[in-house]
Amino acid sequence: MKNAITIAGSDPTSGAGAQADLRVFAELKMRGFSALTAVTAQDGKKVHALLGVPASLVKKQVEVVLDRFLVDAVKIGMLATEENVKAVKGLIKKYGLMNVVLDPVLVASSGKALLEKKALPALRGLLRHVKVVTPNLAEAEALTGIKVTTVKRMIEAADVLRDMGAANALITGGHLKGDPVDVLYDGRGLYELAGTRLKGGPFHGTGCLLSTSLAVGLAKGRSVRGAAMEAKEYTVKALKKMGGHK
Ligand code: PXL
Repeated sequence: MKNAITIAGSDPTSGAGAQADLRVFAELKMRGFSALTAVTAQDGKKVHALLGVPASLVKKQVEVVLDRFLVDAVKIGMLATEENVKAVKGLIKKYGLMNVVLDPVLVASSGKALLEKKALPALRGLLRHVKVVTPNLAEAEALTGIKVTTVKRMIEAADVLRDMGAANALITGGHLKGDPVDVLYDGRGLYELAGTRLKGGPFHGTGCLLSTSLAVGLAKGRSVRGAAMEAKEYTVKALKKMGGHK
C-alpha cells in the first residue's frame, strides 16, 4: 500500500480539510497520514472560530510520520500562518518530498480568511517547491495579481504562475459563470478541462477533494494531465455520492 500525508486544517464537519483528505486517501486505497495546521469550528456555512497550530508543532507532526514512513503523495491545504508556510517549505526540502500538491487555501467560502494576509509572499515562494498548485479563481488572483474571472484570464494567470516557478498549475473554474472549465498548465502545454455544473452547489470542500485525489494520482504514476482528469472525475463522483457537502 502506498502512503500519503495531508498537511491541512481541521474541519469538524469533515466536508473540507484534513478529515476530508483522509477520506479521499482511504477511498483511493492509500494509507493516509495527517498533520494539522489549524483547528477550525465551522459548519460549512460559517467559520465560527479558528486557531493556527504553532509551526513547531506542525513540524513535529510531519517529522514523526516522515521519520518512520516514506510517503508517495503530499497534499498541502490550509496553512493559517506565515510560520506554517515557512515550516512546510523547510519540510519539503528536508525530506525531498515528491508528488506535493498545494491547494493554496486563502479564504473560506463564507469569506473568513484561512491564511493570514502577511503570509501571501511566503505562499508565493512555496510555488517552486511543489509539483502542482491548484488555485481557484480568487486564489489565482491573489497569487498572480491578475483579475481572474474568465477562461482567458485563467490562461493568463496560469502563465504567470509558471513564471513564478510553478512546475504545473490547475486553476479550477468552479466559480466561473455557467459550466465550469479548469485550466491546466502541465509544464508543456495549456489545456482547458471542461465540466458540467453539478446541481445543488456551491459545495464546501471541493478543492480539498480535487487536490488530494490529484496527489494520489501522481503517486500512482499518472502524468499530471492524467491525474488532473481522474481527480476531476473522482471529485464529481464524491460530491454526487455525498449529495454534496455544503
Ligand atoms: O476548502 C478550503 C478549506 C480547506 N481547509 C479547511 C477549511 C476550508 C474551507 O472552509 O476549513 C480546514
